[in-house]
Amino acid sequence: MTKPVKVLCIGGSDSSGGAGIQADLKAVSACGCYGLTVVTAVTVQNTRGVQTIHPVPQKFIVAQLDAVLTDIGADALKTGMLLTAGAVLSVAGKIKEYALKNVVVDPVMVAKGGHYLMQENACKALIDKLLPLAFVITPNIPEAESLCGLRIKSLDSIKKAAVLIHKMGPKNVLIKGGHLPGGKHSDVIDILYDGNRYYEFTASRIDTKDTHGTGCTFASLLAAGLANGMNIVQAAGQAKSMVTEAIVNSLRMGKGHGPVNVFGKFN
Ligand code: PXL
Repeated sequence: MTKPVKVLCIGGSDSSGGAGIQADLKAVSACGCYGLTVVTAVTVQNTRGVQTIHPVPQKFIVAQLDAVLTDIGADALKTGMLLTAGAVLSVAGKIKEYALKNVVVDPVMVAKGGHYLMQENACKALIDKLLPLAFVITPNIPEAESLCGLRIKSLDSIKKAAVLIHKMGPKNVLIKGGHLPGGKHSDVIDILYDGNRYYEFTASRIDTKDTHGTGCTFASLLAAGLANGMNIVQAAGQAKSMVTEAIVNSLRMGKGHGPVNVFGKFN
């Protein structure tokens, strides 16, 4: 009999299967973990973007959390799309109530096409209530800018932003460098700050538009690594190399941005 390592993924459904909880399940499965899901919203989307969003009522979010946490539990938890302040507050409350560990917060704010995935008062709730409970937060550069108000144009300003965001309460801050301007052959450098020192994770930039689900996949790989007993530096290193492979193996489908693929070549 096998006792699985469990990762709870809280976020939105993506009908195109590339991002959101669909990406989360694939990523945690690729790490040998079992994925649980709490759905916060249903998005109508394809590779060309999000068309519309149907929020799940707060009491249903709470009921899903209670259903899985009273019965199954989780070795790590990853949050993605939390559309409303109610969703943020419910998740924060349950993290405390169930004393959940290895909390990975991916502060999803805007989809690639520009559709908002978080309401303004939800962003404030995230800063006030969820960030202090996070083991690690994984903003990309626009999200980091929005969180700390700093314009980020260089590795140096990423490091300054990481310090500012660390003051908001998360144990670790991991800022992803993919949005920094760079040529086709530049490196993509992610910076981890643990309140004490910086760690850099570097990979070559991959020249493709098929990067849908990159952020969700990365944060879920990170959560699975932590659930599997890795420390933050090991988990960040594994997540970086696995997400880079997933971009190398991304799938060309649809007329917009195709999804990343954590499972390597499909036969
Ligand atoms: O990549 C952020 C994201 C998260 N969650 C859902 C999404 C997206 C982007 O489109 O649709 C459900």
